[in-house]
Amino acid sequence: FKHFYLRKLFILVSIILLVFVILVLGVSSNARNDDHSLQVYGFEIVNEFPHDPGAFTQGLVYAGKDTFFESTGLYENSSVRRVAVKTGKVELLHKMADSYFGEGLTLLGERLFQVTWLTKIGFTYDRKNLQKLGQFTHEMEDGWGLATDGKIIYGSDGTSTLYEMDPQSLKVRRKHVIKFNGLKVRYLNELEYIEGEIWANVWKTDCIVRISPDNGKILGWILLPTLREGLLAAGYTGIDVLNGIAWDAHKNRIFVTGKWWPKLYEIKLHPAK
Ligand code: DDQ
Ligand code: CA
Repeated sequence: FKHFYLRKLFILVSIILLVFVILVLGVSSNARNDDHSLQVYGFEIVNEFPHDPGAFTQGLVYAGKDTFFESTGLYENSSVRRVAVKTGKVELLHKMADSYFGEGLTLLGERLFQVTWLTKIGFTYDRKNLQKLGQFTHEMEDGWGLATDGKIIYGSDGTSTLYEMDPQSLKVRRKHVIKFNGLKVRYLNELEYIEGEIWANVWKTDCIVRISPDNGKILGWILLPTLREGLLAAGYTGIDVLNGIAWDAHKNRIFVTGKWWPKLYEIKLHPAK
């Protein structure tokens, strides 16, 4: 009789323990995920360079040999240019037709790819002389950012979607909706592929979000408000938002600038304190 109740009690206690273990494991693994998505980075300025304050920067890409290619926006003023890193000097400039507003830019092989604001039309240019090679249409809702890993062209259109496109056809092959703690991260803008990650300027914020292109998960946030604040404090007026990330894969240098910014920065990240 006594034995019967002891056995029952033993089973009951076992079940309670099991439920408890499952709960604890579940909660702690959630906590681990949250910690991961909350990875926040600050930065140090390694170098600062002059940047054309008339450049409404919409696309920035490192081209080797201390040069950038840069796409600038605004109607009647849009361009694709080759710029010297150290001096900020515009070495070569292709002026776009007045009716186009230049946006994201990326370099794949010998060709530059550029998209334009409020259209689905993009252009390709010869990297040697910036002459227009062709025109394409894409399937994104709008043309904002472009980047490449050398095989895929990544694109953004101001929504929370990160697109993967075939470089030949510009057809969308895959897309990820980028979410932070379940909330969509809208206004993904200028992009860069950096060591297996996609970094995106989030329009009108001083933040860059680090995304895994494999699954669309957010790997971290880089907070850069002090760059814009520093320019304002130094008396520069009329500067617009942070925009433009470029990566020198060989020397592992990261560059950032902004629209109408008189400076371009080489930065190094550190985890925020
Ligand atoms: N975008 O770079 C966020 C995609 C678009 C920026 C648009 C800024 C508008 C400037 C004023 C336009 C005047 C017609
Ligand atoms: Ca870029």
